Amino acid sequence: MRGLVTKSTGSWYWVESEGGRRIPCRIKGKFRTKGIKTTNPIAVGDWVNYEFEPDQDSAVITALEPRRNYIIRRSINLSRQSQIIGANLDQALLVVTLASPPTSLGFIDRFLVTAEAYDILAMLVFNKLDLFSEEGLDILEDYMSIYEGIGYPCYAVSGQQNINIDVLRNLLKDKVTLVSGHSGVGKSTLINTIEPSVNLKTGELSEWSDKGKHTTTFAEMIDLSFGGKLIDTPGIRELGVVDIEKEELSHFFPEMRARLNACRFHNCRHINEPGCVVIEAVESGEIQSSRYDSYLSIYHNQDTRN
Ligand SMILES: Nc1nc2c(ncn2[C@@H]2O[C@H](COP(=O)(O)OP(=O)(O)OP(=O)(O)O)[C@@H](O)[C@H]2O)c(=O)[nH]1
Ligand SMILES: [Mg+2]
Ligand SMILES: [Zn+2]
Repeated sequence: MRGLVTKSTGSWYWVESEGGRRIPCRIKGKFRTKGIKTTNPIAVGDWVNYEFEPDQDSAVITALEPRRNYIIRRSINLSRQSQIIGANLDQALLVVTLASPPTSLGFIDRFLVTAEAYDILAMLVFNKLDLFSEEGLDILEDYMSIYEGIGYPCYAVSGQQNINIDVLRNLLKDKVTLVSGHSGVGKSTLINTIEPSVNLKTGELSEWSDKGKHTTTFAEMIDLSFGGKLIDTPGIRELGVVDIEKEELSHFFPEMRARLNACRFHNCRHINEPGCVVIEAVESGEIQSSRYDSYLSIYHNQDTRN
């Protein structure tokens, strides 16, 4: 029998049958040791085959269907292992806040590079619009113009105050969308507003600090009543970019990708080579220096904490 993984706790997987029934499933040991270097061999969004256990309401996952795509990140503390955040995605939505808690440009860029590398359409949602000061709105405008200039759709919303949510509904309709971002940025609140029937657990303002408190602990797929699915995920603190060769990194920056053939050297690293059109574009302001800084930071494998 075939089903879709809608939630995973690490030891149990909730699999939705083709008839729409949610079945608790386990996996057999062989899945864990098959040479897969991820902490989770099966992720939300995966299609699997399963068999019921004798005389039980639970089942065992027997096979994993090939993934159309997935988003993966390096795990915290287990530098050699990585974790699949979601599979078979149409698009990924990064929820960003400029304060409470702040999301850095470096973090945004790492996320966008990861999405490019796995060929998943990414968009940015700037949340908590209701909290923005005059000055905050200026910064928001700068950030949005950086990313819209490169071609990433940007939206400013308030999940809590229900501002600009209809625009999001249109984008999400009939798509499978991964919702990601730091803890505390309001992912679950946003999903609750988009789809009021779900009622996901969200952080209490009183017990919540600038680092977030990881209210959502497991990824979970939610059905949208107007068509489509959302995957709510636990907040990520740092995002290690995996599986990208240094020589290929610039291909995952669309504004660099558009210029690459024009560098004097075909193997230009865009660091200090003469005749490098990427460096020229940074100097002339056509490529944002924050984006180039992120390029260098990822290239040199620097800390991913922010
Ligand atoms: N002012 C304001 N607060 C918001 C908004 N959206 C969420 N919050 C608050 O931010 C806090 C965190 O919200 P959550 O939805 O739990 O955040 P999350 O991103 O799901 O966090 P994790 O599950 O820990 O990853 C809560 O106190 C929310 O009430 C918003 O648009 N405006
Ligand atoms: Mg949450
Ligand atoms: Zn170059």
